[in-house]
Amino acid sequence: ALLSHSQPHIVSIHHAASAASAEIYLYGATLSSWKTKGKERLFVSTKAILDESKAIRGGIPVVFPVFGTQEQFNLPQHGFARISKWEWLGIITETDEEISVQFGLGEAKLTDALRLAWPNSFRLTYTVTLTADMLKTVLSVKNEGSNAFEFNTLLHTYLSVPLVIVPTPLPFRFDRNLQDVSRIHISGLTGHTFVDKVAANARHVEDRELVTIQGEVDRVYVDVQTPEIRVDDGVGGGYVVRKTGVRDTVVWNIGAEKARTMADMGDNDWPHYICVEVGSVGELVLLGRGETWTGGQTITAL
Ligand code: TA6
Repeated sequence: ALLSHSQPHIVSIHHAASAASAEIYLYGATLSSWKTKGKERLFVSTKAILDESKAIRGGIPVVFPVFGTQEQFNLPQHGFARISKWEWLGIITETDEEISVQFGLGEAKLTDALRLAWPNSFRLTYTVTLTADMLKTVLSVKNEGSNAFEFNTLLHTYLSVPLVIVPTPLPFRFDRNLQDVSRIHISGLTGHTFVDKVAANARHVEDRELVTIQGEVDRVYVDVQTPEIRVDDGVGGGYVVRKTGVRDTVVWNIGAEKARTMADMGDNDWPHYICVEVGSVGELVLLGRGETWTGGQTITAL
């Protein structure tokens, strides 16, 4: 693992035994690449802005301390963690099995305006671990101040969906043969209540065994108890997402229409990703003075 001289703002890590690799921007501690078994597993928009003037559109931005916006805090959408420059804390473990690195963020790194908007003393530690077929990202939040504070947090993971032509019998029709986000299946959400952000935050219970993505989808599944969410890409691959310490799972794809209105999302990017985001966003987490909260995810590439 190293901070490259040519790109000192990016940490590149390699798992020597398998050739798996990952890249993490110090800006936002945003994972921008995870490659295993010869494939890129994270999506980054073709129009992503990478000059530290805006949160990176893709990879795994870290949402903290608010999800969306919250009236009582004058913070940017999804908080400041994804737009702050984190510290590189170094390699934690490097064995044949895994490589693990850490990043840190405290209030001293925030601008005055952000510190004023969220006046708490905190320490975030973000641990990224890579094995042959798995990526683990874990956030810990320590309250270093003298008062309790509340927060939401989310690992806003943009999983890459391969775009492949699936061979089917003639007559050939391009639309029938194209494999993209509209053909994936997500399992593990059945029976869970979700807040539908594209339908005025209506609450429903998911009755499908296999959730599919047809058009814009933006749902917060609350208190998801199933041990794993499985994303089947329809062509023999996909992901298994397991979470620890967090309650909720967000499923998001912008869809064709809205993609055209988002400046840093290419018009034709939306079929290439699905966001499966684990976090605690349905309710605020209360953290007392001196306490530490930990939550995160393990993503296995199939
Ligand atoms: O996590 C889903 C979501 O909150 C959506 O509502 C959608 O707006 C998305 O995140 C992107 O937010 P951003 O601030 O990155 O444009």
